[in-house]
Amino acid sequence: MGSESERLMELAEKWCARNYEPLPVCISKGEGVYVWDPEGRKYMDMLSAYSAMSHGHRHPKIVKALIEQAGRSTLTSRAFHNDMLGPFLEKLCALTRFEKALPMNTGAEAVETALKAMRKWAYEVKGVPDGRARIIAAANNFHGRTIAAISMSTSDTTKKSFGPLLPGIDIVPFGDAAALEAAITEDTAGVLLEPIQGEGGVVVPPDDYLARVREICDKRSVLLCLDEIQTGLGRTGKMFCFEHYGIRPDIVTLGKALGGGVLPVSAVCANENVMRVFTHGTHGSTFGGNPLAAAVAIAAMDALRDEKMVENSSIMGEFFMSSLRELKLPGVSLVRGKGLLVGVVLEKPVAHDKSLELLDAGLLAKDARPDIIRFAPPLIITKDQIEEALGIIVKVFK
Ligand code: IF1
Repeated sequence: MGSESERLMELAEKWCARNYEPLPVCISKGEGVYVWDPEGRKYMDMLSAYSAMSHGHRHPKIVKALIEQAGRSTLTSRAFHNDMLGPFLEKLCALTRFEKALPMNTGAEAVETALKAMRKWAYEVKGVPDGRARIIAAANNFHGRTIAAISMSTSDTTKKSFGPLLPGIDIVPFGDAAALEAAITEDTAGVLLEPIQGEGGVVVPPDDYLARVREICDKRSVLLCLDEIQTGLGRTGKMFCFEHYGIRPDIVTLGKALGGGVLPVSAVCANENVMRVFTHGTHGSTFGGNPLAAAVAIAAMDALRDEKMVENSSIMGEFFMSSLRELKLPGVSLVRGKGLLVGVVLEKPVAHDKSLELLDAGLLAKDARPDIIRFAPPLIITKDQIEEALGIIVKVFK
């Protein structure tokens, strides 16, 4: 064979740490919902970089903002003000309806920031004795790869041999409000949840779960932090997934699509009662809030609104999921999700084989669990393109 794709994949395998096992495709160009390999083979991207590519590849307005900003200034550090940080955070706070935002880069850093906020709030506002603050997280969560995030993980692969891990974490089953209430003690600072579990296999909780959790947190003076790094910014058919449940968290973490598929941009948003725990010198990041990231994030938020991507996510998600159900594909036991975050549950643990077959047929998707394939296309996907994807899926499954 010896194709250019193979040469490049071998090169990466030779030099890269083995912390991933990518599907055998090498992407060298992208546009909208499509990507190409060096041989010119075209694929539909139905993973969208795990929801970071919600705007589609190389969204023209986001790329334009990137290039224009790169022509002016890219990085200042927070030792000085820059002219993009204020406009970025003003827009982000308007979008989330929170009073304050703290800019970071990756999702894992936003999660770290939220954990630090909850602990500091527990000591300085709630009055938890020093060193005793606890965080409640859900089984099968995914909040990133830092030591703090993996300390909350219940996956052996994720956490094994990385200890000693962080103390002060209580794990409860996802979707069970009574179990969560029972886990609260006077030392509990906060609850951290994904409103829909992504890596857990697109697990949608019972309809009343988050409203009950909200009530319990209020009653017991515990902060509710929702990790919307994957579900936020339109992925589930609402701007934020918590809107499906008629509640608001005390803290929300955002990332992935905030960077418009161009740069890592994350943030933690909360009201002043929580955010005031951060005072000079207590937290920071060299790159967090840099003008290039700020310009890109502004363009990403504007594009979401101007191009009605949230509405499209809702409509196309509904069409995609109902079509998948009506097709009654052999080997598929359940289709679940919200908006354009869709999990297809298989009768057998063959999700990896199926993703390879889909790849051969020209569609990129990835197994979330051995028996679950996740589809999360860009939110700009059209009805024709969903039909094209369905055609490929039918061919592979029938
Ligand atoms: C990988 C999963 C998705 C996240 C939530 C924080 C983070 C993530 C809810 C950390 C990251 C990723 C990372 C990516 C795979 C991907 C993923 F399968 F692992 F679970 F999307 F579903 N909170 N999710 O989903 O954000 O630090 O990576 O920016 O390859 O690890 P990050």
